[in-house]
Formats: sequence, C-alpha cells, structure tokens
Amino acid sequence: MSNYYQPEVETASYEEIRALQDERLVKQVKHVWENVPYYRKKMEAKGVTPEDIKGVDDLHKLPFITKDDLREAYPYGLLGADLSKCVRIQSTSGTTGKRVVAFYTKEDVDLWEDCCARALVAVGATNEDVCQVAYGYGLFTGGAGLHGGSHKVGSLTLPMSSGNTDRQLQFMTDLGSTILCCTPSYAAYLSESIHERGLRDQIKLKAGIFGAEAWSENMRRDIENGLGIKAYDIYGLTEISGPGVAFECEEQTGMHINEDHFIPEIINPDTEEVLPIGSKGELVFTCITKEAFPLLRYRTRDICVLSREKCSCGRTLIKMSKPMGRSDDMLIVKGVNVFPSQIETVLLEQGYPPNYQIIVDRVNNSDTLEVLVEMTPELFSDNLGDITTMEKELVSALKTMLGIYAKVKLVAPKTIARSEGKAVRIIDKRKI
Ligand code: DLL
Repeated sequence: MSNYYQPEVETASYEEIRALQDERLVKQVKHVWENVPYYRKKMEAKGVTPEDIKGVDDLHKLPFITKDDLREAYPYGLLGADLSKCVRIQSTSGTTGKRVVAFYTKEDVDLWEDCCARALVAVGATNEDVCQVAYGYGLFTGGAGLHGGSHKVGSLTLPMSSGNTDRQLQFMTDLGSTILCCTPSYAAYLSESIHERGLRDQIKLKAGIFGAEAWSENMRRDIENGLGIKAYDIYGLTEISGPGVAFECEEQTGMHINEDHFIPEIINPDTEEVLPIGSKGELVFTCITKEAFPLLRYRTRDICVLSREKCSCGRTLIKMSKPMGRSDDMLIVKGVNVFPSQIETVLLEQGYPPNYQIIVDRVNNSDTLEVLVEMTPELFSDNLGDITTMEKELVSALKTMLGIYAKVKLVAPKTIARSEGKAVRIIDKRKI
C-alpha cells in the first residue's frame, strides 16, 4: 500500500531546487550546443556561448524557441541525440500547419513517466487503484504518458484510449475503476452518459486527472458533482514531453511544475521581457534533463501566472495557474480579446452545460460573434415558451464579461457534437 513515487525533490527547499536547476542547466546548454546545430546557430547569432550560462540567473541570455522554429527544423533539426538512442516519437495533432514531432530516448520516456507518476500520486493513486486511461493512445501524449505513470505507481492500468463510451462504462463498472484520466470535455460526456443510463450507483471512481484543454472552475464542480469525485487538473505539451509537466495536488490552487526537469519563466508575449513571479504572461519552459528533444526557452503560447506561495500539501515546487487560454486561441473580435474560457465561465454560471460552440464571422466588414448553447433536457422541457428571455439574459451576461455583443442561440439537447478528446469550440469563418 505504498506510494511509488514521492522523491525528496518535491518538498526540497527553494535553495536546493535552485542548485539542482543551476547544475542541470549548465550541463544541458553544453549538450545542446554540442548536439543541436540549429540552436547553436541561434546562440551564435545572439553572441552567447555555453560559458556565459553559469546558472538560472543567466537563462535570459539564451534565445527563445518558437513553434515556427519547430516547423522550420521539422522533423530532425532539433534532435539532441543520435537516432539510434531514440526509442519513441509523439506528435501534436497538427491542425494548424505542420505537425510537431518530439523524440524520446529511453531515459526521456522514463523521466516523463516519473512526472506522470507524481501527478497520479498527488491525486492519491496507489497500487490498490484501478486507473482507467481514456486519453487517446497513439501519437497524442495523453494516453502514453498517464499509462506509463500508472504503471510506475503500480495501479491496475486500463488502456482504454478515448471513445467507445459503452465500453468505457462497462469496464468502469465491471472492474471498479477508481481513477479516471481523460480530457475534461470527455469526463463531462462520460458523466452525462452515466446519469442517462442510471449507472451512478455502480461506479467507484474517487478521483479524475483531467487536462489537455482549458476548463473552468465551474466545469470542475459539475464534473465533481456528476461523478462524485475530486477532479484534478494536469498540464503539459508534446514539445516539453507531454502530460505531467505540471499537476494539481489536493489544495487545487494551481499546478505544481516539475521544476527539477522544466524551468518556467513568464514573459510579456509582445516585448519578450521576463516578468517577475506573480505577473500574468506567456509561459516559457527550459528542459534541463531531456536528451533527445532538449528545448531551451520554448514559448508555449499559454498565458498564466506563477506562484511560490506555500502549499498546504507540503510540496515546494512552484505552481502555475490554470492557463487562461493560449495566446493563439485568443480571438480578436471587433478589436477586443475574447478567450473561449470566459464564455464557458458565463454559461456554466448561468446553469448551462459545457456544450457550446463559438462562431466568428465577418459580415459587411464587421466581425460577428455567435454562441450556440445547448440546453439540458430539463431546461429545454421547462422553458419552451421562454427561450427568447433566456437568450437575452445570456447576451447580457456575456456582454458584461466580454465587453462586446454576442448573439446567443439556444439549441436543443444533444445538438452539439460531443468530444472524446479535445473539444472543438471555435469556428472562425474569417479564416476559411
Ligand atoms: O495536451 C498534453 C496533455 C495530455 C496534457 C493529457 C494534459 C493531459 P498537446 O496536444 O501538445 O499536449 O497540447 C498542449 O494543450 O500548450 C495548452 O494550451 C493545452 N493544455 C494542456 N493541458 C492543459 C490544461 C497535451 N490542464 C496544449 N489546461 C498546451 C489548459 C491545457 N490547457
């Protein structure tokens, strides 16, 4: 009944973590300089050599890596290890442009799985648990990462992958799954399906690890109530390894970053200036232990805030807030910044389910914003005569949140397609 992975580093003092980061960063910069000509050229262009980097204080001297660099260097240009040492690739979905392919040596896979094991331990997983992994398996990192972490913890691992909801529910009830790993939108869908089928009494879930997309606190509450569990957030990205870069503990006030592997910074996305801890800005990561895909100062595009406030769980690892949306997910409508998460917050606060779609278009040279919102069966049957009033109320609440007018259309239950992975919320017709 012992937790598998709870190394000292999670509760080490700031000075201890900093010393570890200094040492690893110096080694990593040398590794990259010697093995990644693409990045070496970027360093040379900035007049920086490995000798200039003596520790974390010198991090700002290094050049950034952006998604454009990854595309330019695709597929092998940022490889930091001999191909014969690489044992795995994972990849992003590549919906906007070329796919990003990340490489792993055996050691890289091992450390990634350790990070996921930490996340599982933080939600209470032990070798007594049955862990249902309903993230997609394959090129997406969700399935592979949590699967490996669950093995390390010693939980019985159900490699379900995403989709096939009937089978998910059958295994969940027959095998008594206690931990569920999937995207929050799929968790909401599973919860909805459990209630429809009257299975609520037959599930034994106690915790869920949900990430890979933005989700609001209200959505967390809905999932927790629907499934009778505690719902934890987990963050990561393919470029930096996958899930487990950061994870939530029982305090649920942000995610602890595994900073013995990934050094975070917050920058102003426009000026690239490094901002002090506590400021809101773009999250940047430097990988200090990865060998095959050792990205330094990678700009994630995720907007968040870092915090070193003491955590009641005892972990000292720095925390990141929930990403408030990606800077490239942010819509600019009539010159105003609109994050889908703001719209979701309004809908859930007003008692609507998290099934919605945002449609942006341009008519007569002016942007239009429309939100399709699905009603619950109860709202639908109880308020048929009142739809216009309900729509008006939502228009007003959205105006208060966003500062601009959004047309609202309430639609019947089950009209908006459900997601088994990351939900597709935005249709921007201006780009079509
Ligand atoms: O989504 C890795 C992952 C898998 C994380 C399973 C958590 C659980 P990518 O497909 O490369 O990797 O997408 C990475 O997803 O830059 C964020 O914008 C977003 N994202 C990931 N986790 C969260 C989260 C995986 N907890 C991109 N909250 C990231 C909000 C998240 N956004």
